[in-house]
This record gives sequence, structure tokens and C-alpha cells, in this order.
Amino acid sequence: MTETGDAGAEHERRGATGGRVRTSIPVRSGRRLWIFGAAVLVAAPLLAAWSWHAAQGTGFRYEIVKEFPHDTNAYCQGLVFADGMLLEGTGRYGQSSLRRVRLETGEVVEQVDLDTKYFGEGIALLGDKIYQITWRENTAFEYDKNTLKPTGKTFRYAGEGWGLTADGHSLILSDGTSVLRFLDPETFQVRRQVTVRDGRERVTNLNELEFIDGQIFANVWRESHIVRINPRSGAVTGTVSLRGLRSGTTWTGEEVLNGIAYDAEHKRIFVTGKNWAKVYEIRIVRDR
Ligand SMILES: [Ca+2]
Repeated sequence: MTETGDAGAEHERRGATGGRVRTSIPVRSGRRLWIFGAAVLVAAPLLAAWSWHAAQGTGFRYEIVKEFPHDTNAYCQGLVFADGMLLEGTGRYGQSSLRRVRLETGEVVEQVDLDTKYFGEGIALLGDKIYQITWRENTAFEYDKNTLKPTGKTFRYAGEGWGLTADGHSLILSDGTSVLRFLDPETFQVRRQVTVRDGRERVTNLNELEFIDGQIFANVWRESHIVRINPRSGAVTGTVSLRGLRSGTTWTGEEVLNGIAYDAEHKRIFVTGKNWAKVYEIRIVRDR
């Protein structure tokens, strides 16, 4: 099509300017079209396979920049960096909370406990409000960013709540499936949603989230890697293996990797896990 189209365009251009008008516009013969079609048929699966492997191979690894202490009683479900401190949402019934934590020492500076009927999940900062979702209670809470006081405003949403982040405009919610919902922070109404795919495969169990430089980074429950997601298409654009980050343990049971926070000003990425003893500042580098 390009060949014919260009020639046609040239034909029109030259004709309009009074130059030499091309009288013979090349058109593919039936035989050439057939060969072209056959080539596409052969190439398409190969290209699909290539892009699948490319997606699998868009691999990144990590380097530890610094380690910080983390409360091993904190079943981390949400992590945010704000104003030089970490905000952390913790889970489990009777242990769920929202905390402001001093990064360097792990000291909990402020803490708000959730009622025992709530299992806390992801948290996000948008404007001057912090939002915290719950696992199966279909309820989200809103807090004042500066005081950590609940504003009294709560929201309802359908399905489970797993991870939460914000793109500066919408809240982005994961629910354990491959779908990410973009929510109006005023109402929790769904503005749009994307299905996350790595190549052709849906990526399920999307957990804690972080919006980093225009892309969504997501923990995948019980996996030792983080995926990077295009927020428009849902396509996985990279995979960061964090294997070996927490040495001496296998990630079985509950103490899985969960928690990503981003210090946009200094471009620092922090990761941790449920009940981990440390928060790690990591640098993500391309895996050669
Ligand atoms: Ca986060």
C-alpha cells in the first residue's frame, strides 16, 4: 500500500504543480499481492512469537543503593514516599493501619488504626489526600495528608481492593485480577480500565502499585518480580526481577514482596515486603 500510495501522492503533487505528470502508477500485480500475503501469513506468527519473547526479555535487574529498617510487624500493603517520609498501609484484621514512617530509622511517627472489621490494602496520595482501600470490605478511606486524620469521607467500590496508586489525576486500583481501574478520586466512579497483558498473556494477581515517570509499576502477588505497565494500553513494557533481594529466604507463605514507593524529586525507588525487616532503595538497570 505504501508503494502505491506514495506514487499516487507523487502523481497528484506533480500534477498540481504543473510538473511532469507520471502516467504509469505502479500497481502490484495479483501474483505480487499473493506473494506479499503469503509472506505476511508466514511472518505474523514469527513476529508475534518475537514480540512475546521480547516482552519476556524486556528484563531489568536491580542494584541495592541503600537499606533502611522496616517494622517486621508491618504487613505492607501500600507504600508511598511523601515529603521525605514513607507512608505505609498495613493489612490483616486487627493489625491494619496507616502510618507515617521515618525512612532512615523505620520509626513510626504517626499511626491510625483501622477498625478490626477492615483489612487494609493499598494506599495512594493524590493532592493533599491519602486514600486507603480495603480487601473485601468494598470501602476506601480518605485522610488529610498533613495530619493523617480521617476526613470522615469514605467511598464504596465493587470487587476486592489490592493495590492503589495515582497518576496525578485518577486513582488506579488493582483487585487481584489483570484489570486496573482508573477512579475519580471524588467519587470512586470508574473512569476507564485496562487489562494488563505481557505479550498475549493476561497478568493476574496485580498487587501493590506505584506510578513512576508515566508508567505503572506493580508487584505481582507471590512473584519475585515487578512489572512495568503502559497505563494507556495495559501492555507490560518491562519486568524487573528482584530475585535474591531478601537473601536467605524463599518467598513462600505470606512474607512476599509487596510495596513500591517513588521519590520523584530524587528519582529514588523503594521496595519492601510483608513483614520484611528492611526497605530497600534500588536502582533498576537493564539486564544484559
Ligand atoms: Ca505504592
